[in-house]
Amino acid sequence: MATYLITGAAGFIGSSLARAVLKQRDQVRGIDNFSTGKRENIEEILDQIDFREVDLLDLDALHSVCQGVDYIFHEAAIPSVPKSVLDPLGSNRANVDGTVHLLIAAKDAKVKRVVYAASSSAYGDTPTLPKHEEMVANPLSPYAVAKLAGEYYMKSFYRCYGLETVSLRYFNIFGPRQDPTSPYSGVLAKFITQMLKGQAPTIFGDGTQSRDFTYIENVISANLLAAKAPASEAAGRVFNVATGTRVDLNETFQLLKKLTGYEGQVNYGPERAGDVKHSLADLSRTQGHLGYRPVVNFEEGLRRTVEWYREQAQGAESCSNQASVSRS
Ligand code: UD2
Repeated sequence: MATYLITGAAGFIGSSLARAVLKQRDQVRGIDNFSTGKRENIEEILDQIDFREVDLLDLDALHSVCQGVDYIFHEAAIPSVPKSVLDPLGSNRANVDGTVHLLIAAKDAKVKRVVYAASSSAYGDTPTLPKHEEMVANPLSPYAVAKLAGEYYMKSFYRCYGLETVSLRYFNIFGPRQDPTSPYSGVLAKFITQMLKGQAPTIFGDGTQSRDFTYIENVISANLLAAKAPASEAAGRVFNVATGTRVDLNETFQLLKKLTGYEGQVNYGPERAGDVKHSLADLSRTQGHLGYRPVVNFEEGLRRTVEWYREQAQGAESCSNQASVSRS
């Protein structure tokens, strides 16, 4: 039985990975500082994992957390383009300094491999589509720069210290447990919850910007493959994780109308600073080296995600009805 350390274990992606590792009957150690993660995401699995509230900037704590760990899934981050534009120092501290701290602790503890949550934002506004890993990076926002710096540190720790590292460039991940409540939340989580409540979502710009939106199960699959792929195929490398299809925001809004039953309009607002116009992944390297294939396509992922948020909303409503009945 292997031990997996998941950073950001109380976050959307980390908590989903924790469930997947438990399902394959390996051990999970999880850390989170709850800056964006939520205890409720891991509540039902807390008794099955070794969870510790630890900040990535605490090197002593990381040294102890990494003892006895075989693999690390490094998901902890402040994941937002607009937040990084407002607070580049905060983004750098969490996303770069935090990553270097973790790498040092992983190297000292002789961890077998670190799999890192990199970002498609590294490609920035390069006009070429689809984006392939050999392209020169062109990060736009401070967030994109920070995530790319993390990739370079991954490579550097492999080359300088022999610590096996793999960087997975996630393309706009969505699915159950993604937080819809922050102004910095991913667009699909926001739009779905707004439309289920009958509220009009706002598209920043004209809605022709496109994304390779990727359902969470694809990310889980890519991480599990990346942890176990032979070093000759994976170590020190960068891989796209996506579906290899893209959809623009206007089309997405129309699809969501059907899935949510929302009948109102969409608002249009100013374009967001640091925003990338189009994003689409070439998956040939990930397929060739890791054996990755998308397991759930965009529309099916969207359907499952809408259902999940609908159930959450219904659960919350029935709780508040019960509370008002017991008060009266
Ligand atoms: C970037 C990365 C993504 C991931 C993410 C973490 C790219 C192409 N993608 O996602 O891989 O690292 O950062 O946060 O760089 N939007 C609206 N209305 C809203 C909210 C967003 O129109 O209420 C637009 C936004 O302007 C953008 C698109 O929706 O054009 C997607 O925005 P997002 O914040 O969901 O993700 P993005 O693309 O910044």
